[in-house]
Amino acid sequence: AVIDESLSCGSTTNVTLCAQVPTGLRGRLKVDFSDRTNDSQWEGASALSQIQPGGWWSPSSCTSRHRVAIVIPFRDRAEHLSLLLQHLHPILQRQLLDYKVFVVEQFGNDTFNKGVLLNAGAREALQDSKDYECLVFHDVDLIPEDDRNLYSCPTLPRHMSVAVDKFNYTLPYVQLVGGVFSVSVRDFVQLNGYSNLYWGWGGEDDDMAHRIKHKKLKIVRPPASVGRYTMIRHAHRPESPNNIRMTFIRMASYRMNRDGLTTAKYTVVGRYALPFYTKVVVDIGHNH
Ligand code: NGS
Repeated sequence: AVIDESLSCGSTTNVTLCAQVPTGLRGRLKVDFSDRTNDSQWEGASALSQIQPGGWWSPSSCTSRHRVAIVIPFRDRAEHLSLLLQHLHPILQRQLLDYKVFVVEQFGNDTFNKGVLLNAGAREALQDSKDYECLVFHDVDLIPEDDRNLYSCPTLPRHMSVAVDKFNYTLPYVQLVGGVFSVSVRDFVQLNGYSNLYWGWGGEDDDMAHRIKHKKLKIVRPPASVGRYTMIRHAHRPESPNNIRMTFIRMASYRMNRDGLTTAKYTVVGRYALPFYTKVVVDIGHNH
């Protein structure tokens, strides 16, 4: 017999699907650079107070249409992370998403590798009991400026950070999928995730664009009027660029089945259910 889980959970479970287009959206938002995470008078305080330990939330009045894992690669950007989360959580809740935030932190001080961190974050999210349908890979320094930019699960890979203030709110080039990028789990598995070879700044996202093209998927985008972000200015030393990245990018589609989600090497050093997010610290080794 088919058991309807939503009914077997008892009377508290609401089976009505949430509205396709959420009604409580506000549109263009002000980016607030002061830390509001402990400010109970702030208008977003009630959204923050509803987050479950480990950084998840789902609507209580309806069943969300989208189960979304947000994956944020991270090291040494604590102020950026709290600014991002204070903006993002209220938006995701207004969008009526069933979501959880995973912050994947690279352990140690060796060269950063965003591709490995994103693959590790995806694998951690996929092990979660919630059975996420899509992943949003989110740079820690990009603050959304408009809640009509939906973090819902896309049918095609969706590049969301179309218009960033740093680039005068225009897309620098059409293959760009860096910044904020949303993809269904089905497509991400088919693409074999990100390459693990890009140690240092740049290129892993352009490699992803090649994978998408090779699998004949299309990149979709929201209009530039809503896909708007403020990039937080870096007070820290930037990651140094990877000098051989152009060579790797040229070979992207040849390598994709052997280098990606399935072959990412890392060990989990710690997993912490913090008030606003789940932190997964991973040791990814170093570039040899
Ligand atoms: C390109 C990089 C991308 C990067 C993009 C935007 O040049 O990885 O700039 O960077 N590609 C290569 O280096 C091959 S941004 O200014 O937003 O940090 O995402």
